[in-house]
Amino acid sequence: MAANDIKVSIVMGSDSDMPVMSKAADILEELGIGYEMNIISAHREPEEFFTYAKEAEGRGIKVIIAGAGMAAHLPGMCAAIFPLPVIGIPMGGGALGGEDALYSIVQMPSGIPVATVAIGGGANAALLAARMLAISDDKLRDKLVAYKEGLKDQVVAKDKKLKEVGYKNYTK
Ligand code: RP5
Repeated sequence: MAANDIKVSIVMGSDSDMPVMSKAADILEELGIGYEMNIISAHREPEEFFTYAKEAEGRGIKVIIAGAGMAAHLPGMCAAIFPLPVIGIPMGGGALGGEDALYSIVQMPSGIPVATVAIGGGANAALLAARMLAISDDKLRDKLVAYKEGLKDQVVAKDKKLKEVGYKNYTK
């Protein structure tokens, strides 16, 4: 993928966030959206973080997907520096089960928005980024409509199976 095709930057505070952040990458790959992936900690390496957030727009990034756990300042600090949309993903686990990260990410002060998805919501973060990019990309819009149709087909197939085998045999 050429550097100028990279539209989404995925950033996470630690490699322990990878199981969730990889779900975002999987969706972007499925939709053919160019992305990059970074492990950058706003707390543990503030100068590197600042350089990343400051330079992202100049590198052609249109949306940042930022995931972090616990005192999750990474998405909010991205939004403080990067002027385009930031989508935050709170990580689950830890002593507070992810509620700490959820509140840290969603409770942004007025003026600096972060679009926050569910705890562990890697796939939805990528789909939201795709919908943002689809505002000015009709081909991507059509791919998103097809993706949604695919979801419907899955439910229809599950219902058909239920009718065929009955609930007692459904999971066997
Ligand atoms: C956050 O602290 C990271 O986003 C991660 O979710 C959490 C724990 O990091 P590690 O101790 O696993 O590196 O900054």
